[in-house]
Amino acid sequence: MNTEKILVTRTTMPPYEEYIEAIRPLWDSHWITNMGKYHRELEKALTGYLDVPELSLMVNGHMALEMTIQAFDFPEGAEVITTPFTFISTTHAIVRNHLQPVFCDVKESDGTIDEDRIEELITEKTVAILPVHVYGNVCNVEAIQKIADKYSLKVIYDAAHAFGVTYNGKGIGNYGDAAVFSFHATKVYNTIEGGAVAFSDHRLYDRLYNLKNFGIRGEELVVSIGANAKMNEFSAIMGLCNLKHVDDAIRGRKKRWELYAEKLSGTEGIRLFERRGETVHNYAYFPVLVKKDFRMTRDELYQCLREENIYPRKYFYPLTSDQACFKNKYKRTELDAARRLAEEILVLPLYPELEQKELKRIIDILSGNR
Ligand code: T4K
Repeated sequence: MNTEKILVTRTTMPPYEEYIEAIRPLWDSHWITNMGKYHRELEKALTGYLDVPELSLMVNGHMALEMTIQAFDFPEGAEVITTPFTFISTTHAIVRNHLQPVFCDVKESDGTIDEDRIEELITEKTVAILPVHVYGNVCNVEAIQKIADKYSLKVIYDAAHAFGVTYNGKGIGNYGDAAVFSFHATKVYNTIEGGAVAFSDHRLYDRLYNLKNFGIRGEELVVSIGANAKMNEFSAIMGLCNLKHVDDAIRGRKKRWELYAEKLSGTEGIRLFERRGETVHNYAYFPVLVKKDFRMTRDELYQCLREENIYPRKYFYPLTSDQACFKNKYKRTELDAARRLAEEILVLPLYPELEQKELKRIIDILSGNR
């Protein structure tokens, strides 16, 4: 058996010397945080790369979500319609803002929120919709915006998986009132830990700035209550270095993604998600659905791969609404499709350096060729 573990992903890093050279100036300036030179540079560079009107950098994707929700100043106890088929951060961010998540079912075709089920969940307490572009699959942004406009709701996208995705020729961060990205080590693009919020209303820039920096606006002036969610200079420099290589990284992912898709799309009992047209994808993950007619269950396949030193992940099982901290706490809604996906999902290893022979080994196991 191959002894090297193949994990679900592997952090993409710039060449060692490149990063070391890039951080050298920090030893001259001794300025390593609090919106320094590189923080400003990265904010500008990412505004361009993501093709968004404005952007605010944050210490991580989760705090970016929390701060964004907080920036809208929703009344305590208000309801936010969201998806349970996501990483726990999405739901935590709502609840930690003293708001009530209302879980909406998702579409089996792509795992994103089912826009046809949103309206029935709206009450006089609803203030926002918080969908997730899960795996970089683009939500039905047009339909969601239409509903939001009809009921005067805010739309905050969790775009943690959608770095670099474009839809209809526009960066994905242009949709909704705000879109939140994660630059965690496990993502297509990383700043070690990091995140950002994209938006078009300039007032959000100031609100987020205050929220991420204690509301400080001068040595003797604190204008509002805030936390500390700033990105430091080592992370910002990592971001600047990684940005130079991210297109190559996405190309590397694409090549591997396409090989998986080509070889697995005909496999009995394995289904792939559909993707919307007009999308430039980032190939962030390779999720498969293990259906009843596959020769083993999802959990048996998960175990079988682990025995081969291959470590896929069940992103996202269980649903966040079924996690111990949330179970039976919020309004009961029908989540049949989401539950089915959570039972069938398996995310296979995908990263730019994943070797062809390893990729082939994974494909062979799934295809029953070994
Ligand atoms: N919204 C959504 C929809 C999200 O998916 C996430 C994060 C967020 C919001 C919040 O964003 P952040 O606050 O995280 O910026 C991982 C990530 O920690 C998390 O960022 C990510 N979603 C989630 C889907 O996956 P775990 O618990 O699976 O991570 P872990 O430590 O098991 O790592 C997974 C694999 O990644 C490892 O097997 C190997 C590789 N890895 C991991 C680390 C930490 C590396 O190669 N290098 C590393 O440094 O949560």
